[in-house]
Amino acid sequence: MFSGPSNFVESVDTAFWVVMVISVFFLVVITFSMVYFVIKYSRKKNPKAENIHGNVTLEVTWTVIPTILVLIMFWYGWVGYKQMTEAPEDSMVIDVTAQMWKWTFKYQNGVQADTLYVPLKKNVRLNLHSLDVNHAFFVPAFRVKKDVIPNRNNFVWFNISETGSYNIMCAEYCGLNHSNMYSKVIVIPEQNFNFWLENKSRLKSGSQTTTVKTDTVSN
Ligand SMILES: [Cu+2]
Repeated sequence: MFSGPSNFVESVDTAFWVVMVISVFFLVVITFSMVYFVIKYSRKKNPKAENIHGNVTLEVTWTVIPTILVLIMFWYGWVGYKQMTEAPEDSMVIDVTAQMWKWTFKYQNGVQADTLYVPLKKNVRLNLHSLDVNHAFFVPAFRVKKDVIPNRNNFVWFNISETGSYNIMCAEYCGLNHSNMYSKVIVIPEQNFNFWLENKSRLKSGSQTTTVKTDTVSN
């Protein structure tokens, strides 16, 4: 029913709309009955107050129906949430470090970047760390959002089915330049990704060699 680039779009959007439709329905019903009763039982029409001693049928109804509705909302939320807490074993792991005010993405081969590149249609697990204060890793298009807290190992995972560039933001106000934590996640086919990663890695070792050479010259 819902389409989007991430494997979580369907569960998150379904939960959102279930809660939304139920809420709007009750907003309308409660507002209209409130106005109706204000008019019907106004002091002008009913000058003498009357005592009512409860109504069992009504009380059972307004306990049972909301309980069922709340359980339905819980169920949709729980199913999606559970899926998010279980990263598949074969996930590619990337270390994400948040600090005031930037993200650093570190790959298994030691490559570091400030823009996140991920392969298309692959399970990707991001291990989230913070160097200083509380941050939150948020990619709205992926329906992924998690607090990044010092001394605590949180993670998110996802599998993206459409190439493209998507926004990353910090969703926890973390100081003066909080808005500098806007970044991008770029989803590219696996072949291109591997090529990028290898190139980056080669560049990295290349620059190290240069540093060594310069050191030798200056000595
Ligand atoms: Cu932040």
